[in-house]
Amino acid sequence: MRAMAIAQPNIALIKYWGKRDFEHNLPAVGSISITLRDLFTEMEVELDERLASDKLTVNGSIDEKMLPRLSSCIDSVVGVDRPRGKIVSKYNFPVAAGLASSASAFAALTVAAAQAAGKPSSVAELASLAGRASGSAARSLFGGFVELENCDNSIALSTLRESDTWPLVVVVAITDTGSKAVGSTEAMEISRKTSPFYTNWIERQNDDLDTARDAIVRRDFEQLAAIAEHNCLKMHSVMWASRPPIVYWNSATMRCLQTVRRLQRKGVGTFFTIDAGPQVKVVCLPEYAADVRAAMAETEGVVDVMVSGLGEAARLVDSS
Ligand code: 2P0
Repeated sequence: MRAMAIAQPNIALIKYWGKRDFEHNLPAVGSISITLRDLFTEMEVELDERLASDKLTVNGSIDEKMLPRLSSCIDSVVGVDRPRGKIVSKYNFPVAAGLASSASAFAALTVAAAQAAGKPSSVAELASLAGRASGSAARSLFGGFVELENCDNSIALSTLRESDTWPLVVVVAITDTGSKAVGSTEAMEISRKTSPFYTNWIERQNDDLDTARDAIVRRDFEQLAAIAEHNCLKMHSVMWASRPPIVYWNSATMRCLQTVRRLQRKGVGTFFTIDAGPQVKVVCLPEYAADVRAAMAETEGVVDVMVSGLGEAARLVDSS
């Protein structure tokens, strides 16, 4: 009754922001992401009839805050009458700081929980359950370039392109390692209810998905760069126009964008994207990775830089 899984976070190039069904956590829009290779979450789940309650440790410390969401995710995979579990998680990057830690956590958790319970499930089923826990987590069940499509009462996922057929590099410029003040779930609802740009955001998403999908299929970096930056800034415009405004950026976030523009003017194949946090993810062609890394590390206010290739889907690992 014990299993361990590993999953990588994913970075959306065409973003998910807003829910059409809060109760079932169904997204209002489709999204396209890249799964990272070098950032990871490991989740070990041990189900044990003798335990009175679930227990979670994160990087060696007991964590009560995340536990209810993880417990209900295990319930959804295994069933509510399950034995309680010991959940041991390990991250090699900052948690809840806009680096998609919930995506890798819930993707790994569903894979580990299904195995620990001896409940074989398809990847599509696990993705759907991970998505109920955290919308972006569904995408980490797949590797490479991943599309999440909205269906009637569900979601459908597919890999648009494997990572080794277009090995882009992501340089993550970390400008603040603290946890974000407003979580994505709450922030999305504030946007849905109050942003005057929200309806327009939803209506135009399919056009952005079409453009990005076409760029990925044809490996057209410039087209992907233009649509990803546009979609990112549009999502943040929805947030900024919300009441109260949702601003995840700090001054170093803006300086990172200026660094990317300077690199682009010099002909470097690169673009930025920013999620629900102040970190800037800079995507580049592999030949520019060293230059981009150096430029981001030198940018005032950047406290750390992580570099990652594109990676695989969530999977079981041998925990013995
Ligand atoms: C994304 N984000 O597509 C977007 C872009 C943040 C900005 O998905 O409420 O943790 O748990 O479904 O998946 C972050 O939100 O939200 C997110 P819930 P989630 O990656």
